[in-house]
Amino acid sequence: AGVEFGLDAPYAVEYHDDLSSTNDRARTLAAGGETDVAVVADAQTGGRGRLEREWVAPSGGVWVSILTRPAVAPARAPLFTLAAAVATADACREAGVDATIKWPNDVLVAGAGGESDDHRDGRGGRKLAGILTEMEGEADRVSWLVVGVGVNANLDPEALPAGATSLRAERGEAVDRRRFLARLLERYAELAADPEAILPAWRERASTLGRRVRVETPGGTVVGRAVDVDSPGALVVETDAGRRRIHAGDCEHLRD
Ligand code: BT5
Repeated sequence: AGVEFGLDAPYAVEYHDDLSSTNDRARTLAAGGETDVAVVADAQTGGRGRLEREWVAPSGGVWVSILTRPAVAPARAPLFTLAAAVATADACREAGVDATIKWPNDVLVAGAGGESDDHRDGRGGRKLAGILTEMEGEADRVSWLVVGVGVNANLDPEALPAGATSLRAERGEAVDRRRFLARLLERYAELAADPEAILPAWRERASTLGRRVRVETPGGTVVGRAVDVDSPGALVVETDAGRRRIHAGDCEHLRD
């Protein structure tokens, strides 16, 4: 078990110097019947992205997984990914870095270059943070939900994959990770307690809406204009063949 983090937070915070993955630790806690815990690690050796991709997570980031048992149907669980993206973007903005959200789970630097995924023409569009949501549900109810958030806080972009950046690199000085985490957890708890507020907040911070996008989905590639996100968190894309609702996938912003 980790040591107490001494943080005034809406969750019990379990801190570790090193973990394989905070999501894995949170899942273990879930299996043990616990809830309302935030697992935090200074470094992860086996950080995971979606689809078993690797998440690079050396010491200096904010790597956290929040375990809750929200009283919602499993189909509503993607909303909590959006809530975590809003909370993360807001915490980044409060730390002085203008951040936007790319559907479904990326928090990017706003601004020139952020207009597309082409990182060569500006700092915008670089990835500051990602979210990995995992859950187990019964027919009509989530039994546990783990929302893992990885934020490149005080990291050297050289140590990160191409297209990634850190809060420190963007603002020119280190962030107070403890304060950043406290804000993120507070904001997430606020949104989780008021699910109706999640979509409006997400729409305001999203850079995906209105953009031409290419989305790689399990069922194939969809190209069109992203027009909205609907209640379970699906992206609504206007294509030549009509409207499509996309529940999962990798989204790329295209130039108009
Ligand atoms: C994500 O996946 O963006 C979800 C990342 C979630 C990480 C958190 S950290 C706390 C918790 N514990 C875990 O084990 N995971 C969660 P995805 O959209 O699939 O993006 C993964 C891709 O992002 C990789 O294939 C790399 O290209 C890139 N990547 C890897 N590490 C990165 C980093 N630190 N910063 C930016 N991009 C990175």
